[in-house]
Amino acid sequence: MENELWNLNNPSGISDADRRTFLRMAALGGAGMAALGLHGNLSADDAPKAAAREMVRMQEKTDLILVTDRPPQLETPLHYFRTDLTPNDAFFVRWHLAGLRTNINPKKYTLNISGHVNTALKLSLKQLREEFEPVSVVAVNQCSGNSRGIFEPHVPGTQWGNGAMGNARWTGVRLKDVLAKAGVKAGAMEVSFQGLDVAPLPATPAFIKALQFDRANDGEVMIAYEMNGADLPMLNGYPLRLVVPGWYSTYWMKTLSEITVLDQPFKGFWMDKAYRIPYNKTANETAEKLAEKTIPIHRMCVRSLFVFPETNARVGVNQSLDLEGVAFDGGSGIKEVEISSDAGKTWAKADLKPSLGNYSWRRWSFRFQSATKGNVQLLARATSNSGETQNEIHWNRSGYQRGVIEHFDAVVE
Ligand SMILES: Nc1nc2c(c(=O)[nH]1)N[C@H]1C(S)=C(S)[C@@H](COP(=O)(O)O)O[C@H]1N2
Ligand SMILES: [Mo]
Repeated sequence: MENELWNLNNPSGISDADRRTFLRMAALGGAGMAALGLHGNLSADDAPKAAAREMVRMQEKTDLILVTDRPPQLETPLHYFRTDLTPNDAFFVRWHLAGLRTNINPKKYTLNISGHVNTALKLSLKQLREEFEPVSVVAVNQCSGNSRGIFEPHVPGTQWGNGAMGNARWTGVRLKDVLAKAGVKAGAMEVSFQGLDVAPLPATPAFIKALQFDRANDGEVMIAYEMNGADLPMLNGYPLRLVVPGWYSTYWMKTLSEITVLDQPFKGFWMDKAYRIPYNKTANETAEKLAEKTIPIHRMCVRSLFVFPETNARVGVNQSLDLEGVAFDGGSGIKEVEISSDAGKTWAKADLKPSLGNYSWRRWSFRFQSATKGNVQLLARATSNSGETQNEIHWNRSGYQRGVIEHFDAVVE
């Protein structure tokens, strides 16, 4: 059945031999998380405790951290970030609506372009591959709420650790070329995007996102049909997804099927109410003094993360502890990463690995040694080519765009 929806109790008729269908997870060890409400509003008490998070294996995926099972939200364990590209089967998964498509017929699939255009188009996957120039980019796909679970003070919402992100090589066609084929009329203001997933309750607004026309048409925004040289996994949006390099992945629409050119500003819950950040230079506010004005989240802020080993690492006096991490920003590229072991009084440069492009993350490494025993806290601070750097305080009510300087605990013994 083409329109069969995600159904926890009735996975019958779905064959795991056919890659176009989607099998729900293999046996869950214990009860899954309760169904998520709109916009992932888990209460603090429902939040998965970091230490007790279950692993789960869903179709086309390896064992990932189960954050919620309906809709599927899976987090990537940190050790997968020790390579430049995150493997498709380890890539994190996030959906808002429980009504996921479980069957896709690639021969019948169409991408529809309509609205303020001269000719509405219905493009097949074959046409996309054959009639447009293929392009590739290595880019970080990071959820706006990545690391929300470690915000201080705590904020409600999906309690992600640091693994709601990944870096992949995306291949597809330029959105600009597809828009040109449809012929955009004068006065286009925005472009909206919708996938095939639906809300189980009619009261839940459809997941539709919009970009300003100039961003949509900048030649960088891409309709991707491949991820790391293979078809997208079903859970990552097979057969097509939008790629908006440098921007948070809320815009990276999966199972992309509707592109609509608008001659007026888009109105809709997921732009007007959700995914908004304080309107100031660092998107910062305090719980005591919330920002009065908010705007849609967009470009990623600079950040640097410790990846390996895990925090609370032990090392002998005068022995080496080799630390690894990743750093990225919204597209200017990483200029340097510095490490401090004295609460930020002095900083030493980490070694940066070669760059795969400004939208990719850059891996870094740092050899830590100490001549004295005791607990040491290390800090990592990245600076982008555009001069943006990180601070000790960075907070907002929704737990979006974490960019605070991260800490790592070492025990010298
Ligand atoms: N169709 C559709 N696309 C979507 C979403 C969704 O709920 N439905 N969620 C967005 C959000 S918020 C994120 S973080 C990314 C997650 O991408 P991934 O699951 O491939 O890692 O998908 C984006 N695209
Ligand atoms: Mo997200």
